[in-house]
Amino acid sequence: MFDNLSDKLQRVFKNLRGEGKLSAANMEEALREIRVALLEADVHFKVVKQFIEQVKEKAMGEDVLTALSPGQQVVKIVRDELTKMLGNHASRLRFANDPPTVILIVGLQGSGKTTSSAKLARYLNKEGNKPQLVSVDIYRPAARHQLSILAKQLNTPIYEGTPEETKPLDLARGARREAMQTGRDVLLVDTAGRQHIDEQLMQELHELKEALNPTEILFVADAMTGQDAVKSADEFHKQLGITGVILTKMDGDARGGAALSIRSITGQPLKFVGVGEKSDALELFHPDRVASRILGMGDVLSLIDKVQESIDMSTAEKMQEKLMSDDFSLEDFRDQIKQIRKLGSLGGLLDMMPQIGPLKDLKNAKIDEGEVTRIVAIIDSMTPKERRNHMIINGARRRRIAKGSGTSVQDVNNLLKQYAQARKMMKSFTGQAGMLGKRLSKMKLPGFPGLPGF
Ligand SMILES: Nc1nc2c(ncn2[C@@H]2O[C@H](COP(=O)(O)OP(=O)(O)OP(=O)(O)O)[C@@H](O)[C@H]2O)c(=O)[nH]1
Ligand SMILES: [Mg+2]
Repeated sequence: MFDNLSDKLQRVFKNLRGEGKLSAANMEEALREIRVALLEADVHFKVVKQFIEQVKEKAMGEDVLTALSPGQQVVKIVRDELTKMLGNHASRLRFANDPPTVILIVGLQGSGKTTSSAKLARYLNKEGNKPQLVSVDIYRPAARHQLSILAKQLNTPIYEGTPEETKPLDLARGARREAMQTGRDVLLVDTAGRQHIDEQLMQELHELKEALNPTEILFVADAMTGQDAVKSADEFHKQLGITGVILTKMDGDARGGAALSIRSITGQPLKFVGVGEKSDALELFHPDRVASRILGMGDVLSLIDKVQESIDMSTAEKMQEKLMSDDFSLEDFRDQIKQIRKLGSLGGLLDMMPQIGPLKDLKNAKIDEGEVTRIVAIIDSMTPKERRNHMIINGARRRRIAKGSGTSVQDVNNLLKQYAQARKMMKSFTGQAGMLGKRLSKMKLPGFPGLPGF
């Protein structure tokens, strides 16, 4: 559903990447294009305004990462702001200390409340909870029957009520009593919808809220209605106080504006999205993943984050220079290996990169922890002189090093061979690896010495 927005933003970034430095002029142009793209995706104008201001401030500010290329910097800033706009972390359901947890499902007519109640029941079952359903929609004749059918399909208990329980409040109280008696830990209350927000509906919901003390009041909105969904969510929040939103029909061709605005406008998190009519078509909403998906950069950004977390950029930069020159010593080799170990498996790293081309085969190259420890021990057992000049390491020295590191002469020989290979490989790395090499050097990643040995 974010396809259009995604295309547009990616075009902006592509252009930016072509620029050398971030200047006020090219930033301004990029921001203007981002703004238009967001507005065209039906994002609330206030949200767009705030978003652009934030991105601008960060992009022009001190906290821009100098180690990354300008295009990457802006992508990262936009990604972070987009994630923030969507609510940062996935917002999971909260549970009451004293079960049953009551979840009130509210919203306008036809938004998907009944379907979502069933979906939540399925979700909770899967999470190991014991949900019970109840429909308090006494207005539409088939409404309660609709939920009963879904409950049977899901093998989930539903409270059908007694003949005396004709009011929503009575039904809800009866359901809670039964949930307690039968040991159900979550009670899902599907309520009636109205075409518009009216006093009677709000009155009824207020009474239910008062009587049931729900832990969650989830507002169900139809993503296809765009900003109307945002407006009614906001209205419900002001009048009733909601704790989260379920946005349904995200499988349709809505532009995505509702999903992108609801959090900022209502202050309440988008908790789930409905992506189909069936009971399994419910997804927990992950702001970070959605933001990455919109930018089409998902894994590269996780990669940048990972590199930033684990690597000291200035060291990596110095290393890069050394790699390209001749004075790449055994000491550097050891430091590189330690850095790579910090980054985790090399296979995982390469997985995060798109179009890795000539380096595809390296995907299977996994770091062997034992091997890394052995290499580090061997190099640690050398004298500083040996580390700087491997040519002096003769047979006697090899035996001493092997003994000192608790390895064999064979191990020491292997290491020296790997080191020699790494030197050779690193020198021509950029050329050989083509695009990836260029990308890596732009990102100031450390090199990958000794790959053949892993
Ligand atoms: N494609 C798609 N259809 C959905 C989704 N959620 C609900 N629907 C459909 O939307 C229609 C209305 O869903 P209901 O769950 O009955 O909506 P409601 O809010 O309970 O409606 P009222 O009780 O009449 O207010 C049904 O045809 C559902 O199948 C979704 O995520 N994707
Ligand atoms: Mg319904």
